[in-house]
Amino acid sequence: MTKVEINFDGLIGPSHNFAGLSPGNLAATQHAGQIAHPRAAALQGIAKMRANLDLGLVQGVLMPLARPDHRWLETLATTYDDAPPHLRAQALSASAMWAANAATVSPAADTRDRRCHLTVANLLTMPHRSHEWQGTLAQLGTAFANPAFVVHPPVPAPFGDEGAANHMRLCADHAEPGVEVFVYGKPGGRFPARQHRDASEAIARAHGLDPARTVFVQQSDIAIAAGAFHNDVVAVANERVLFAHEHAFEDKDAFYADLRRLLPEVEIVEVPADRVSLADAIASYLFNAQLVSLADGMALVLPEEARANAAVWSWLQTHVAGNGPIRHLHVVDVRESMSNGGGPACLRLRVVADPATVDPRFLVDHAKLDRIAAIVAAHWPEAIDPASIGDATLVAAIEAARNALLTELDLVGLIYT
Ligand code: SUG
Repeated sequence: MTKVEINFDGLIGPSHNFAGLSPGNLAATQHAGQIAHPRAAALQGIAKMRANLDLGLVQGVLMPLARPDHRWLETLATTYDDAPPHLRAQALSASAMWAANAATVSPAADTRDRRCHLTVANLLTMPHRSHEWQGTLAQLGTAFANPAFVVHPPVPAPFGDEGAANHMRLCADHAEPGVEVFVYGKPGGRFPARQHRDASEAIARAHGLDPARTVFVQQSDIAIAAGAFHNDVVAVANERVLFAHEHAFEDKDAFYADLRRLLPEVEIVEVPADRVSLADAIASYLFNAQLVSLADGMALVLPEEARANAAVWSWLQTHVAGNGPIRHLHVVDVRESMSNGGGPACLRLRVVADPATVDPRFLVDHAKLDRIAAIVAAHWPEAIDPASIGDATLVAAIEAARNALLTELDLVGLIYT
């Protein structure tokens, strides 16, 4: 089979809760302390995967990590029972669901050795995400054990890396060589800039990318200050199309000129701030859509929040009615993830590969999603109040739920990671 784009969605874990752990992520901050619904959240994520299968896309899944992370607490010389509340919350977070932050992926067509390279993100800016990489490395090492892939450990501290959320790839076709774009932030603003340019450059070197076809672009300070804590909150690319907000990049003219020079067929669809403000773009997650190639043109898989925003929906209606490259709009409900600042695109990691080279336990069809949904329905907690995360019964239920899932999918080897 030829190489295709596979979307690996992070299954929303049984410990999903609203702890307000990410300063600069406005949705997560606004929902801090509210009651979360892990079971409904995971079922929403599964419904999104089903909708993408129905569009004819190849779909994969990544497992939730072991939470609470007892090993991490051990390195902090404490235990879940004894840890202060903020460490407990950080140890329990289900944040690995946002698979766009799992790794940066360079498809084989772009790399020197013609293997697909993945570098696991260190996520070191936010304490609750800084201990994801060990579990993610183990999991990606299993899913992509075939010699068609190379899985790299994270870039070392202090260079923050948040993975594919700050990486875009433009190309004529997924299987063709592309232009890889790394978007970094400059620190010093109101909110943390999570992606360090040195980390992006290290990844480009490790992946063996052609420097002439690799671009490093600064995310605009005003986008970060407005709550765009990752580039994928204000821009998304697919094949020859870049879809971005007018204020996504610090020096967009230079960036657009580079793209046009390196990929003459590029189509840049820029949404002007006088049609959709940065605030509306960030609140609605317009750009956190999955931009996908279908047989009859490109489609955006958008969150409900984009349809609910009058300015955003009106811009989208006008675009699809015209001659632009985006032909279809598909709306999905991922409200629980959205309330923590994670839209449809955050929930998935894109890998261009021959599906036959991926460990089949990480690929899904409707029948496998039925099995996963049954485990979720039977074991995922219905609700989590952040005030009760110290409750031993809740913790036992969370751990048993994940174990049941890994047992069902023949992935018990991942139980402690
Ligand atoms: O890193 N939220 C995540 C959302 C990540 C979205 N991913 C992309 N844009 N690709 C974050 O800020 C909130 C967890 C909490 O507060 O409980 C959180 O980690």
